[in-house]
Amino acid sequence: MKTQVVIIGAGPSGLLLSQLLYQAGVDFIILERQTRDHVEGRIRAGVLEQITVDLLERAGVADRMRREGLPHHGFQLLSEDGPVRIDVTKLTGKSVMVYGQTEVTQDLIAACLKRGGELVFEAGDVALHDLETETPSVSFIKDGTRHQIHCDFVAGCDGYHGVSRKSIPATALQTFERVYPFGWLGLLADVPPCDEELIYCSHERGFALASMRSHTRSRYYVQVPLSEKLEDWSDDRFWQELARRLGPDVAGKLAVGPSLEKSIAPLRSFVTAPMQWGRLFLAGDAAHIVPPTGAKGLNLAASDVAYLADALIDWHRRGSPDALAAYSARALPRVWRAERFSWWFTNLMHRFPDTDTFGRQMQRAELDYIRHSDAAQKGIAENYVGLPLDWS
Ligand code: FAS
Ligand code: PHB
Repeated sequence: MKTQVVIIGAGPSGLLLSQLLYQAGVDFIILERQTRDHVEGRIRAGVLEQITVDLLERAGVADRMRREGLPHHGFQLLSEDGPVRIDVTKLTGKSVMVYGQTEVTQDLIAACLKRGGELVFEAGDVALHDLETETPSVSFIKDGTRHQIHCDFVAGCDGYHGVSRKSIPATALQTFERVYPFGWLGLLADVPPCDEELIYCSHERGFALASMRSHTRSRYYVQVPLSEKLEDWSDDRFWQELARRLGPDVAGKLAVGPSLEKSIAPLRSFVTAPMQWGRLFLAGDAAHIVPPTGAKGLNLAASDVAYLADALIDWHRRGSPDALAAYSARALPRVWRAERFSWWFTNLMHRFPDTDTFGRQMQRAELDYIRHSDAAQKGIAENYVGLPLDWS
């Protein structure tokens, strides 16, 4: 088998890249380890930056998002000292789109299959070969048979636990990591959201987030120690803990109901540099991870794909390798800016085991400063709506 680009992973990165390459006439094949149902059933991100919305429009997969997505113009920071609303539209002129990653993935898969795209689910034992040559290839097992695909380039869109980054010699890259001493226990339920906008809550018992997927479906999170077991968290226990952290005013508007999904996600900050090696290019979680506090994970995947698609299309049309050679150098500054915001926001809003009374006062003082400072609020707002793709 021969193609121009083998894309490993049918998450948002791989699927969005495939759609942009298809539109430019670049041949590709996507290899996905899981089943379609498994991929389409994942519950993850919920907030899209304008850059991501624009990319989905460009990719021709924005119809349902336009119908069902919820444009949001602000969000709330809540602590024992009260709420402060960050009016992102007043401060930046932009908004964000509340539309689940689950839906984005389903829309992209539907578009790929509708045009007869080469999307192989349950592709096992994917292996990358000869990445440092001009004739790389990828092998995989499907229905008991090993296949080999010769290609020009490999796009590693296979997430943090994928095979792509691990195919790069450790001596060829540098990694940077911060593992947080807690996780997020998330719950999805068909109940109306407790507020029209997202609420990020800093409480002495820990962080909580009130989010949503629609006017009838809510997504909530509470910070939990890494030692917590999902089976110890009944729905009732979750709702009671969430209500305690949100406080009586918000809890009074909290509709509860049976969970559709419940899971604990660990939090880490992680960056691989460079994001390429030979003919392999990493995009999305394969290259970096952010704590979900700043709603940057999915949006960073989208900006990586924008850079990589442009570079692959440039090579396809003009035969120029320059943009591909510069991919990582172009992508990493935006990655680090989002890493910083996500790390800062996580430190501000969460309770760390070593947060002493002084540390808690510093968090309260920073929230107080934000409450009174337009400049501080504008700084948060411009990061939340998404920094420019290319910031000179
Ligand atoms: P993904 O991990 O989504 O996709 C990678 C794909 O590659 C998967 O389908 C996987 O099955 C496949 N794959 C892996 N190894 C393979 C192999 N060897 N061969 C073939 N295929 C392989 N971000 C937010 O902004 N907000 C959130 O609330 C949020 N919550 C999250 C919760 C969890 C549990 C996780 C893990 C992430 C969360 N994220 C969140 C981040 C998340 O949204 C990612 O940023 C986003 O999924 C990145 O998309 P991809 O880069 O496509 O990686
Ligand atoms: C979500 O709705 O899943 C969500 C929203 C905002 C975040 C993180 C997660 O910062």
